Amino acid sequence: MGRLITLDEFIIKRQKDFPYASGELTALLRDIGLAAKLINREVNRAGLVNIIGLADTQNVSGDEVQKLDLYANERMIDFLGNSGECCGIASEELESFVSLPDIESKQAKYVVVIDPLDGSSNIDVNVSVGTIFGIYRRISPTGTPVTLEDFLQPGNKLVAAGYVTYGTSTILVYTTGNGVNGFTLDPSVGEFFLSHRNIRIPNKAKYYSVNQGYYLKFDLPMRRYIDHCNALNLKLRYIGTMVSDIHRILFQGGVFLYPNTTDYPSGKLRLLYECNPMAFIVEQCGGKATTSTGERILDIPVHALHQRSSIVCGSPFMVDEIKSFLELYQEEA
Ligand code: P6P
Repeated sequence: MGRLITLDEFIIKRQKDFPYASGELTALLRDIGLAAKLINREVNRAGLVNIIGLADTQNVSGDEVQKLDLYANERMIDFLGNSGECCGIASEELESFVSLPDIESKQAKYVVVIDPLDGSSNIDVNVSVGTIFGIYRRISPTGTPVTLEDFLQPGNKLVAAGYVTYGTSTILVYTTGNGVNGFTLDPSVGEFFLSHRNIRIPNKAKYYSVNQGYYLKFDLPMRRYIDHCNALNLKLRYIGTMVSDIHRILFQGGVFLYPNTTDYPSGKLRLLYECNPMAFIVEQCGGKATTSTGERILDIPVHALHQRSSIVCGSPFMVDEIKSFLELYQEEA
């Protein structure tokens, strides 16, 4: 077995891949990794420490906010603020973006979008949850206050994206547009070690992932595709945490669907800090990511921080097959 490589070592070695390489991304990813270690500790202790259960607030999308959501949000903001490379953060847990003051006379060039604890409704039943992040280069001039436009960029402008899945092990997966690598946390030494080099998604598989309980709320092409999956006896795997469902698909193959429904005609998941970062990662693994009406996720214009979108992503053969169902049944819809 080769020598273990830590996340920090890997980032520094790959710094040349990052077009603005001057250690800026290294600092950002290092600090996200640090925040993830603290979030991991609290997620693992949640059953013991009285921080389980609903906080007395709701986030901007009306979801009940779990106390761990607040903790994760605060840690990400604390550590990203320390990096000196981030001038603003948009978060699922915050109605508007947060401006971070320049420190040590650095003029930060990046903004970060986060879902600090995706799938938080699963915390109380010990099902895996995750953190999602995306990194954009700011549009407004450095040294000036960050603006809303710095965040309202399409996914194709992301310079880096990643997630942390807090499951049977804690794994940080990220891309800077040059492939995708995964790092597993060894809690005994508090280090993320390279564990999944150059992740490539299988072209097709016998798995699909959708909340089939909403079948009657999907439009006709999606219902017909689900019928097709059932006719092929594909295996339904659905955790209810987007990070976990997509993480599984990166390795086993398959397709994750959260289509438009009658309750969510524009889709339930958020474009800026859920769909775009995950779509960037899926595409960098050789997969595809579209809406349930066939538009490429990364090309969708972003008009609002909490804008929703549908998503169909995973193995390229299967995403293309879904597109053929759209063409076949769209006019009947
Ligand atoms: P449903 C978690 O709340 C989340 O935002 C995603 O992580 C997950 O894929 C989806 O919602 C689950 O939604 O409607 O199936 O419970």
